[in-house]
Amino acid sequence: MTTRLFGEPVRRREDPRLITGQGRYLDDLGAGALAAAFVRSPHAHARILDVDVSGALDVDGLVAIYTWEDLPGALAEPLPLLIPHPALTHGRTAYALAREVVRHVGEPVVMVVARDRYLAEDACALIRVDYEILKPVVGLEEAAGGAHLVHEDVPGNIGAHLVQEVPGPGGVTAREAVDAAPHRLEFRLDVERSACTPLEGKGVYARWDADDESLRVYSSTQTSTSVRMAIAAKLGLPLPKVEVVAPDVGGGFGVKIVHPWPEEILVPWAARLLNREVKWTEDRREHFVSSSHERGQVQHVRAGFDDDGRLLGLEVEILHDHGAYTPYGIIVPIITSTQLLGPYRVGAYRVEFSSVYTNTVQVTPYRGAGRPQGVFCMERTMDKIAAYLGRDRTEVRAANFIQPDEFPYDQGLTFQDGRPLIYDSGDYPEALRMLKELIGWDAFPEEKARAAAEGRRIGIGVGCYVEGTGVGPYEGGHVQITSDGRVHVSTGLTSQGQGHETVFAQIAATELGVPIEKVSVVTGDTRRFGYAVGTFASRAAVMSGNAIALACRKVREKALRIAAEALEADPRDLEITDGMVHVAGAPSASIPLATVAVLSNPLRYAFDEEAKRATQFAGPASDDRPPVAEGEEPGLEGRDYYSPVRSTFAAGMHAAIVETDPDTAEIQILRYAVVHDCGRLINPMIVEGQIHGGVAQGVGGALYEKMVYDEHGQLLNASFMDFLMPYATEVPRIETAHLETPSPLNPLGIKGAGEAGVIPVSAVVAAAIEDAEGIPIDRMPISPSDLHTLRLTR
Ligand code: MCN
Repeated sequence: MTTRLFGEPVRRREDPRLITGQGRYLDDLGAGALAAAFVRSPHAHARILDVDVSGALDVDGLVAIYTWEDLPGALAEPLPLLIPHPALTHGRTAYALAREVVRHVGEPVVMVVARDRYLAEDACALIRVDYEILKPVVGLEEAAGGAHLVHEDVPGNIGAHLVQEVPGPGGVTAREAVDAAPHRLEFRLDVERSACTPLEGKGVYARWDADDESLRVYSSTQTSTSVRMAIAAKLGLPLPKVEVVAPDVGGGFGVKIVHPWPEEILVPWAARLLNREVKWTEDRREHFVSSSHERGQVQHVRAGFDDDGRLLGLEVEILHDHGAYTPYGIIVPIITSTQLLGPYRVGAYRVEFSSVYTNTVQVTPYRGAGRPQGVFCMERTMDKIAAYLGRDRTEVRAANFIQPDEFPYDQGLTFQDGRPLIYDSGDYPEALRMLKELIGWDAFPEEKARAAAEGRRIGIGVGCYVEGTGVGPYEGGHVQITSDGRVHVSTGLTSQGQGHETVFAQIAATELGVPIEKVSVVTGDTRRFGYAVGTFASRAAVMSGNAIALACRKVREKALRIAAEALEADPRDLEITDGMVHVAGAPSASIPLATVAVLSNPLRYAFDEEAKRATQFAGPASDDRPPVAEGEEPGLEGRDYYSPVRSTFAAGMHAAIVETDPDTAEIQILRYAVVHDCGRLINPMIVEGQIHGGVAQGVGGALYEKMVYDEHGQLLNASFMDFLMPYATEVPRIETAHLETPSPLNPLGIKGAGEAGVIPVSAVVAAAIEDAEGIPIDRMPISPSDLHTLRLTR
């Protein structure tokens, strides 16, 4: 057995379970539970006049029907606004069940509980809701016009408006800098709505224990601790009487961080009321019309630059489509506004956004969270500057890069966590050099000419980004070594497929000097760890990774203290290798961690003596000291938390070569290359997997995915028959190279990686298509028919 080390490509230990059907997802649980189903609004905007349930009452197997009027106390109040912000002057959240007005198709109006889902759906179909249809507000510019209102008390449909401005040298404003620049460009960019679409939708299953007056809830969530707090608060239960467990989760990508979803409080409430197990699993159409969307934004850009393409001033104005409600605040447009700057030093910068309500599904973060739009904006700007000046696109980027000796680099803005946007480390020129080599940038013009001679159109594109990862406020880790020598690690945040079971075990095995096979990891189970924030913002590796490392260090210290006494050695002379504590350089003087665990837990006064005899140690004879020394706790375990001063900034650069068909306008990605820097790598294979998954989602956003709403606010493509996601056949092979600039902000030197892959893909693919076609590409996604239309209007 070898000790697996931090940084090795350890195979994902969760995969054999997950890929052989042994995973336990939400719907695998609660086979005998009652089923919940929902009557949802068929209208985008309407007043509820009457709910008539009489038609459903005869359904055999019906157990209960609930409307907003039935909800008691806090359950009847609006859902929480999770991240308030002073600029969000008109934040609005929905009710768990609609009260008086519905504001998007899919909003839940009635909950039905029945013996099984079929019966519950039958009953839903027999419930009559009378609506007075109101004028739906659809489309960003129409909404911003404010002729019709989504919320009667929100003038102009503007939920939030925020300006951030960083003056240039000498205090010059962005407007002045752009106006005074030798060259200026002004243009508009559009990004369509998309959605996370995890293959497993949301789901919740609740069991009430009437004797203990406690609830056990399983939820397909990205934050079990926050769901727990929400349930306790909404149901008026003491926190210790609520347990929330995230079982295996089949993808989240952001949508499952929202909490509580209406169903997450309604199902436990019904379980308690009925004293029966109740379960709800979302179906695909429900997911499309009642979960969250993202990305929809219109961006106006004014850029001023010099002869070398250096940006002297940049003004960006963003219209952000927030859908009907703002449960997650204005995180998405804040991230766009701040992360837009990427690896560049911009002379003077002004960004302004308006967050606009529409009668469509609410917007909350989707993997990348506002960055794909921001990077699209900045990287299109770089390409337009290069085209205007007739310069190489990578040269223009390099002219604007923050240099390696300029870190920490303060961008002068306030980031999503309310902390200053200060980049901690990076090497952007080196990343670009590596990328150009990987994709063969310098040789491409020849390749393009050869292709052109054969009647083929190919083009190359490049895109860079910087990503704030590992945002606070904190995460914790608990580590326990038991008397069988096993190491039990737990952390409160959840997993949706990122491989945490493997990487956290790698960290613990490395820190403790034990074989990885001895380490087990539990995430997202409030019974094991009750304090956590959740999995989002590419934060698990930085936050829980460091917390677990710190907890391991505590446990290691304790193990060495106990072992030193048994071995009559100085703890400073001890090491742990393969689960054995030994004197450095003298492996024969050793004691297994299992025995140290026994010694740490003196169950009987004589037990430590017995343990010593059994393991042939001549420790000190019993003396008159207490069995548990003062200041010590029984057991070989420890807990610690990690709370960073601010985020750490990962970075990367992508390049793609595409081919467009001169006749059919089909777009094919021929090659895709990634250089990625997430600080020290815990597991390069997992990071590559994360990047590949991200790029796959990015390809969807660049070429296929959009939510098509008609003027009535009906989502026309709310199924996988109509909403195009890329298959494996549409995702190119991805060539990846890693650069490691450690973060100075955390003990392990790591930065996040989970969202990175998706961030620049639209910008890169747009640039490559533009290069192949010679037509400006200013909106994403772009389909063959879009490209055909652009060709006609050229
Ligand atoms: N990692 C590493 N070395 C680093 C950084 C990360 O080995 N220097 C590893 C981590 O240990 C972890 C993985 O890479 O196993 C991603 O780490 P991190 O960047 O910390 O991201 P999180 O674990 O916090 O995951 C969240 C992130 C986000 S925000 C979305 S959205 C997302 C994503 O990860 N959703 C996913 N990746 C996903 N992958 C799957 N399969 N399913 C989702 O829903």
